[in-house]
Amino acid sequence: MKSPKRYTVTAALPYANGPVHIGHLAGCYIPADTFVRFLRLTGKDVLFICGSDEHGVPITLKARNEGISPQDVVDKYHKLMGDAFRDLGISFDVYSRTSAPIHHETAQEFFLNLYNKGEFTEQSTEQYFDEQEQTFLADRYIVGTCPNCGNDNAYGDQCEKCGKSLSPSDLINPKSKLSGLAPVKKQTKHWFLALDRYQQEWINDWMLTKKDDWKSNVYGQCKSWLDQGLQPRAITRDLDWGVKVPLEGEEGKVLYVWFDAPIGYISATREWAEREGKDWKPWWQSDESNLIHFIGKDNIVFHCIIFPAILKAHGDFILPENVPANEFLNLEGDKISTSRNWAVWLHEYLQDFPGRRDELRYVLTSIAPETKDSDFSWKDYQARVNNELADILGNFVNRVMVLTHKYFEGKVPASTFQVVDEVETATSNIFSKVPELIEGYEFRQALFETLNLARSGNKYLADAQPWKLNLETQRDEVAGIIAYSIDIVSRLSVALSPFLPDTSARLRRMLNLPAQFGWNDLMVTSLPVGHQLGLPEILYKKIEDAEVEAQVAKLEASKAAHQTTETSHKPVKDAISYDDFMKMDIRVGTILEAERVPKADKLLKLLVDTGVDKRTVVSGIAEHFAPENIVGQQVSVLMNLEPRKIRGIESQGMILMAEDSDGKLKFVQPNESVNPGAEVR
Ligand code: B3M
Ligand code: ZN
Repeated sequence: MKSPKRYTVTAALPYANGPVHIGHLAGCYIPADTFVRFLRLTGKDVLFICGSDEHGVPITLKARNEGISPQDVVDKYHKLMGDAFRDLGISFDVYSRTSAPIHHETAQEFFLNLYNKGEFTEQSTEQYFDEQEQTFLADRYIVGTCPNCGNDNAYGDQCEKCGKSLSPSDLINPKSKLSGLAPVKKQTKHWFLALDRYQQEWINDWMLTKKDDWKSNVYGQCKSWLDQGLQPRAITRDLDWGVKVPLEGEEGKVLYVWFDAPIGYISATREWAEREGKDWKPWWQSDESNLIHFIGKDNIVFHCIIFPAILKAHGDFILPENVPANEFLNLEGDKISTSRNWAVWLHEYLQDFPGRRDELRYVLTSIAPETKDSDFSWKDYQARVNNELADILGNFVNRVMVLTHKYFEGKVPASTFQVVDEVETATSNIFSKVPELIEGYEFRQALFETLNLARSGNKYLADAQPWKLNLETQRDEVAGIIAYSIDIVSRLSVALSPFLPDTSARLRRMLNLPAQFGWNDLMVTSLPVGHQLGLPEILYKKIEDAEVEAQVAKLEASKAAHQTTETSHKPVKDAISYDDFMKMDIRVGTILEAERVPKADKLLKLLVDTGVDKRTVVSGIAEHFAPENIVGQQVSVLMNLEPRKIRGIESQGMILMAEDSDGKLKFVQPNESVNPGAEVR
């Protein structure tokens, strides 16, 4: 890597249609923040850029479903995400948004620049059109049967069940998500970027220069796109939400979200520069700047091929030096999903675990999906925090602090100078290996090397057992052990700071050392004799069983609730036969008993008299009904649903609920009382 004058570091602009979850953090934001903190520590000039991606069809869909405007949607999530990033301590220099006027201006300038140079081709194509709603349909607005796996709810751009990317005309029986009717095809004009031409002219050659530098998962994906041959790509859409196409007489056309969103990095830089009274251009237009994009793997083609093509077509901009994309993080063995509410949300974590930001950073870095998908589980989180952070690092630091105060009034004692091989090796490993690991985006290994210093320090102190020595007769030995241990803590305060900024700050405070320091302080940390330390603080509280159980219960409840509360306004499902319908055995039952399921906010355990038996059903309705109010109610029970274990309780069947548009649940029940066991047909 060339040694640049400055680093322009971007983190993917998250879509403003849902909160940030741990998958985003592990895949993109925590590695980016660690990288940036390290660069700053080594005295580099860095600009760390992010913001909300506020355009695109999913946002308009969400607005429509909720009966609010797209602007309302993005306002809500822009604030939620920005606050959550700030509260986690992600050190963006700027967190902007693509609905900002400066962004619309920047994106339109880009479009016009390319347009005036003749970089676009205009093409008329056939697109699906909803005649009832009088509007062209974006791919996401069309649902139908997946030709690959038969899923009836595949979208026009992708089947979320089998993951295959689709185009709307691939769908069998396409229907408009707006009206539910079959769409018709109609001509419309769009502007296309000549990716096929660029591929021959320069992308192939440029990509080859990245072969050794880029992560193999990233390079591999790019290579396979190039091997398939790039096609001209439409960079406009028929939509009324987005950056308007800045041409006379082209109302109703906006820039494709993937055209405008990456330009958002540049708009954000301009916003920052205006605020700080600085020049934005060197960050984007100087050969002495390194541009680095942190993203998740689903964004690779956009950052490695399409955005570089846009930048190059403009001509004045540098291209990315590297795009260290990560793979995906799963949660408790399942794919994280916003729509299924299967996620650990950052803002909820910060609420549930106040003061424990580094614990999350530590675990998510330790398990980061750097080379393959990985899995977060609450048990593993607890084990890593308790056995690694608390038992090794926390324990070591606490002993050092307490002993110094107990034996030497909290001052660095005079002693004969000590060195221990294992500790020195761990330190010089950090100094020599960690920069390379971090600049190679291997944060897991870098953190592991860093923690080795705590391991060796903890072991050294445990072996030396100064508390067993006689302070009168072996004073110099005790003092030597303590003074050396204090040095180790001081080295840790430097080495840990890119990964665990709170821990580092606490260590500096406990050692009474300046909050400002640099990477080289790692090697020159012998504290002067007589230096007064601060007071001991507990670095990490243990994570209790009950805390992780409550989190698991929350997840399970959301899984259970999801099965009863799918969002409304979905298109009518495909026709089934009478026989299909008759397979379901639905009967009226009476609720005999109802109680809350401990530590599961959403679940009630019901005992239901179904006429043929009395059975237990676990139902995700606790937020809608108090147990005492529903005993005696008649309900419809799906009798022959396969039994399932929910929170360790076997649930036999399902209570049928009607979901109101506001999400409230009501029982589906006969309008007059019937005998238990009456069949519903
Ligand atoms: N908003 C996709 C995502 O959040 C997209 C990234 C844009 S980066 C310019 O995964
Ligand atoms: Zn499919």
